[in-house]
Amino acid sequence: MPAGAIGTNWHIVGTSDVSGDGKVDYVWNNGGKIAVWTIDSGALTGAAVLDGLIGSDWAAKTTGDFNHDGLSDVLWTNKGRVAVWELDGSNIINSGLSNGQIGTNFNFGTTGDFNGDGSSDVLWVNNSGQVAEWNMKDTSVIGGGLSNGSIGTDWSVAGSGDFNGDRRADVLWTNAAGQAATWLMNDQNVQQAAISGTIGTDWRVGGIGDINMDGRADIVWVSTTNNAVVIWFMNGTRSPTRPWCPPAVRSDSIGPFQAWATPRAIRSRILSGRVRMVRARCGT
Ligand SMILES: [Ca+2]
Ligand SMILES: [Ca+2]
Ligand SMILES: [Ca+2]
Ligand SMILES: [Ca+2]
Repeated sequence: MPAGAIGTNWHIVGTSDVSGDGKVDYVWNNGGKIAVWTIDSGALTGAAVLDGLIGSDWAAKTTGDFNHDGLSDVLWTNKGRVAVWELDGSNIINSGLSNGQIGTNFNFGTTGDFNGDGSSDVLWVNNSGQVAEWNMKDTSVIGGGLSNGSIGTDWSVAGSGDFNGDRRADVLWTNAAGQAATWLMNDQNVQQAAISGTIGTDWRVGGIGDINMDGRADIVWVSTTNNAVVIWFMNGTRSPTRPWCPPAVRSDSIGPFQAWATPRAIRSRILSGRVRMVRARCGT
């Protein structure tokens, strides 16, 4: 984590590129405000509170690219509605409340490009395991609906990524028993679903992205006890046969939310020789 200080009432919404230099920036939220830290080579190059304010009943959920310009934007939710702030660095270039309304028993799940048009979409899950998806374009809902799939109530959305390489985002689920399941998606519908493996209960998702550059997203797991990392190289829903285990890193070197455990950061560490493969049984 780069040197920098922000008040304790700010929390991270997303670590993604909002400035367009291809490098991960930090997006922070405090009430109805957003702040952006731009980062280059691990150093803080800019920090700004954005010129925007939203009502206190809105929650900043995540970042995603809703207008397909390659820059991450901020997604807000409030009782089954969404609003989007489209960012260019520390400027809000467009913002609006979407035309969609979903039942208030649905909770925000994740974002991902489920219809493959380049713009992030929104996945919802309700407390009886029903799933819905909205195809987004800018601040508008342009498609989607209730999914043909439903999930047991002991499962939670853990993220999204394109696990089978068809350019449509898929869904990663985890349950309290430490299992991970994947749904291969086409718009709101599930094409294929399977339990992909068991990671254990003391691991969380550090990031999802394509680390070995085969066109399919991989899953980075981070130990909640010692910050060790395990990577599952995915091929559709298939359970990984040889997980890859970089050495554990000291927690004081990586900051409170382990920003180094992103697919992009890990790939750069592999290429620079700072992380090497450990052939070991590692949590799976
Ligand atoms: Ca964008
Ligand atoms: Ca989309
Ligand atoms: Ca896919
Ligand atoms: Ca991959």
